Amino acid sequence: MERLFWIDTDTASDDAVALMMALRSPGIHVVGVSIVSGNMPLTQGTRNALYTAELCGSDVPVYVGEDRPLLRARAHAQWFHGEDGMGNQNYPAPKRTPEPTHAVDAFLQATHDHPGLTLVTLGPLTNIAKVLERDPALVDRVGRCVVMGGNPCCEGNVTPAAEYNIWCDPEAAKAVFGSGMPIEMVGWQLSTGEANLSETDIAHVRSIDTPLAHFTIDCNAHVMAANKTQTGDVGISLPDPTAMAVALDPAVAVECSEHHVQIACADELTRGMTVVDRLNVSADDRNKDTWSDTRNTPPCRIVWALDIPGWKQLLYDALR
Ligand SMILES: [Ca+2]
Repeated sequence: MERLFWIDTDTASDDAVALMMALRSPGIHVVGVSIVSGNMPLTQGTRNALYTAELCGSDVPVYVGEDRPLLRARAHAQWFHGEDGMGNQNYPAPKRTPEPTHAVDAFLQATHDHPGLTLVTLGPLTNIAKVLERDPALVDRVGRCVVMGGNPCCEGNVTPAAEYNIWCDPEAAKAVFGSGMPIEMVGWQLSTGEANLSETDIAHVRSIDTPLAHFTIDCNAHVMAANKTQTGDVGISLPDPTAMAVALDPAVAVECSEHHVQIACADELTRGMTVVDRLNVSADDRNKDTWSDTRNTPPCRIVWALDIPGWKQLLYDALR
């Protein structure tokens, strides 16, 4: 049976690869794509998503969403993805334009039309927080919510405390993580080290020799350089595609456990930190005030380890 996905994205180069994996996956129907301000400004993210869909031969509807975080100033990531978010490849303008409906309205409607759909979030959670504000009962109409975001019990990629998607709009993340949505959290650290596309993996992708294979490497050229500067890793870091791999095949997440998660919003040093309650202190009444947002909601599923060859194979399969 076909599984239905909705993808929320701030489309830069790793989002593009994740979109491609979903659009090319047999058995998956992507009902809609919503764009949020994040790695890229809204217009560039929209353009990148439409271009990627076109490359995949897909006419998936693309909806434009929120153009800034709930309370914070915009903070894009051209330094990591290139000025166009696509490795400065100067891709042509897409042939299609986005749908006229706002992303928040479109996603809300999609959850009524297709209750139980899988939501995959690849950017800051602003759009999703706005939808929840409109209709908190939404949580019962989302079957899975796979979130690329956070840095459970480790350092982040934008500050020592936080990963970009959560840091960018921590208030939105707090609303989503406190909503009771069935969240599966795929942190950024899962795309580091061995999970990077190594030089051998990159050569393998090139050898597949399809337009999508070359696109995957070309649009991430800037990421490869920035990744080396940031982490010392030689290779292409692909956080969104690793999250998409978990969405496509839950068996890729080989180590998981369920915990309450709080998002730090109070100060700049810890802004956007994903505080994971591994020792279940939230159950203790002494901590009830600090954990009041989440202690009565279902816990999140935290992914701690990936089947790395498995995630890479899902990528390779999408490129043929
Ligand atoms: Ca993203």
